[in-house]
Amino acid sequence: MAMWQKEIETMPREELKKLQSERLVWQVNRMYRNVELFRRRMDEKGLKPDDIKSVDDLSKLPFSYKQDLRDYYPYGLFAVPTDDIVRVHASSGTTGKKIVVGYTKNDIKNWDTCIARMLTAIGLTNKDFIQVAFGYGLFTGGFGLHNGAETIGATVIPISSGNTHNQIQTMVDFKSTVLCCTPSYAMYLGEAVEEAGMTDNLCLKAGIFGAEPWTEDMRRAIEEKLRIKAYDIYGLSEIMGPGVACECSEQAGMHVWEDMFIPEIIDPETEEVLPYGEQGELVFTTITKEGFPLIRYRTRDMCSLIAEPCKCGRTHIRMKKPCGRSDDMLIIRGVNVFPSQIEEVLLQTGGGITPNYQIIVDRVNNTDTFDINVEMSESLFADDVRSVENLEKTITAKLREVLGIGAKIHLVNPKSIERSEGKAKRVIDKRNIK
Ligand code: DLL
Repeated sequence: MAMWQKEIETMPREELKKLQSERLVWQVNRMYRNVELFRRRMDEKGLKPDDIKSVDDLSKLPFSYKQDLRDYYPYGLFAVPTDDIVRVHASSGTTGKKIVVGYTKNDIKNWDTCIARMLTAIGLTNKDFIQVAFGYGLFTGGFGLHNGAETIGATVIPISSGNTHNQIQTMVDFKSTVLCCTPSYAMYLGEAVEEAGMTDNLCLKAGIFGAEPWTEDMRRAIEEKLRIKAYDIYGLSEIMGPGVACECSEQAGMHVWEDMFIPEIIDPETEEVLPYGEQGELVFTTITKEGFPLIRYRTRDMCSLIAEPCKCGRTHIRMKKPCGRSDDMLIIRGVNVFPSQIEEVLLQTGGGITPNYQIIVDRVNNTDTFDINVEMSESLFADDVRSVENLEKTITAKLREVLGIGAKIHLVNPKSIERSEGKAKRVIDKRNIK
């Protein structure tokens, strides 16, 4: 099986732990010297860099939070002078205020390595034509995939996101073998290809999708529509961008590149570290990042880690698909609801509904209202009213079973829910605006 850096990717765990320990000690020392906020948090805990001797001491260290990036906007958390920063990226997040991250030359090189490892792990080579339909610009998606693809010598088609017609024509004309974008946009492209009757003209064999939560059912739906294998890639701007973790050809969880990032799962309430296998909030420590390192960063992503060895031979731990973010979780009438649970029910229902949906929550007379608009396929739309009503009833019953509360399902006309070329907007929570 091809590997980009076999020695590191298959490093025995004991050795990996030693490497992590050395790098963690290095990182803590330089951050203590160079990042005022980190030094203050260490001092508040009565900790000195010398107290950290190995990864076993990780849990002594203070956490960091998204709010820190906002408070120290734009460059206040960088650990090198800006002279050494060769690139910045930014993300607007849900609350609107941007966060800024910076990279040194080495950071960019390491990022390229992470992506190169993934592309090789799923069998791509310099023979592939990789259409990067993630947005280029301050978002990390476009440039992240782009540089990694060049690193393995593949031909990059840097089309960026949007302009669906042009995406399809380019895919056909340039004989793209790989498509990279968000899963919701891949689904949309799949529909558009089908409508244009171009499915047979595609040379695609694989897709690399991420930047938002997606279910296994969504994976199958995309695979069917585009006749490809769909691979998951995870990352976040604060830690690097895409490629912090990614699937190998086994597709049994995403390998976290542990020579660069140390993952932990914690209970988001008690902040206690949880054993492997348990679900909780993912926390990352960057141990090679120079420009903008973070210690114990609370990602808000909910998932679990798989410690068992992977069949592919890589020793780096795997993370399961994140099921959502703790801050995306809706509390409706006191019940916790993740949008991904709804997506799963919709895709399993089939029968002429599409995975295009929008959740609308409001509060009327002190009671939460919970409505879900779900798009019908053209064929269902053309069907009689009774079958539409029956389907609405079926979905309502299934959702009640899964979530424990009732939602009003509205099957809406094909193409009536706005499509996104990047991350899909699944939730409209009107309760916050009031
Ligand atoms: O979305 C980086 C990225 C680009 C990842 C392209 C993959 C592909 P941000 O905009 O900072 O960065 O958003 C990061 O997106 O904390 C997760 O909540 C979510 N996310 C990213 N990848 C996945 C995934 C990019 N594969 C936030 N599955 C993260 C589920 C994901 N959620």
